[in-house]
Amino acid sequence: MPFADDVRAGLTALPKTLPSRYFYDQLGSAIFEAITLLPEYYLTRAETEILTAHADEIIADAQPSRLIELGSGSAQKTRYLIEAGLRRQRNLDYSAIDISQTVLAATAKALRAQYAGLTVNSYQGEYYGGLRALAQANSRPGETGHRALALFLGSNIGNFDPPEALRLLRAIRDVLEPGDALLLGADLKKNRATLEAAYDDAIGLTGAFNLNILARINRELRGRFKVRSFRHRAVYNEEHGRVEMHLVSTTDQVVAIDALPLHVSFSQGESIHTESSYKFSRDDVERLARNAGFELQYVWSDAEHRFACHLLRCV
Ligand code: AVI
Repeated sequence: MPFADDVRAGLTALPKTLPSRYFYDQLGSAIFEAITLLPEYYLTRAETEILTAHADEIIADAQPSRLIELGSGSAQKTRYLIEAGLRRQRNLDYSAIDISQTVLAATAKALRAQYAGLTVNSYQGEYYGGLRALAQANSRPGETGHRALALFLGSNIGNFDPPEALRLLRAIRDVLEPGDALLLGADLKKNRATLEAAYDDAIGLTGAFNLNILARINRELRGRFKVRSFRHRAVYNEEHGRVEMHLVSTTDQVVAIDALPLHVSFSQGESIHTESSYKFSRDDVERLARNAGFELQYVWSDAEHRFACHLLRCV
């Protein structure tokens, strides 16, 4: 079972880690949705501002007859691009890749009902599995004369360490053809205070989001974490250009996880590194894009230059 194996590997490593993808059980996903509404968490609002203002321009540059979205979720922000696409041409294809079949089905239903000219195809899986399923279903996703625009929004790329981010962009590039493009949403490097506040909000939602991973281990692996004996910490690691989230043990303690079985010792102040959220400069994106087989063509940012959407053209 991957969750059990990853928890064992992470909690027996030094320093201790847990993969951030396990934040997103039903409760964690609901908390994340709430985080996007926080005053401190500017990312979602800034990206929405960009898409509201520039969707027609993005579509005019990419000229897609097909949108392919990784981690589509409820496709809330995607609607700006869908509507711009349908203003430009009567018909548009939308291929959604998401981990959750329930979310995919609900989103497909809502989109079909709302947009007459839109064909929706859903691919359930994690990013790599979803891309494989998409490639199998379409030997040539962007057929000749029918360009594809892949979408990877929300700075989700930031939750991958650099080698993994490169591997993922290459996998996206592999399902595209020269002339196709990728729209990459990325949070920008900025002052420490703004970044740390975005990941350590005043009402404690991000703390709850982080601590929920321990509660999930308790629920699913018969863990015995005393969740209240850990505290949330978010810090900008400027050297690595990332906000790190940690869970810090407030006391010396040993925690049993019965389903593994495993006993994990913590000393007071010891932390579990649960998430990295990388922040980007234009150069960072340009380098990453080039190494993955793309060329950075256009950048749109919000009025306060906190976030940017990058149009990467396949070379
Ligand atoms: C999903 N991802 C881009 C979020 C981020 O900003 O790294 C996850 C998150 N972690 C804490 N707050 C939000």
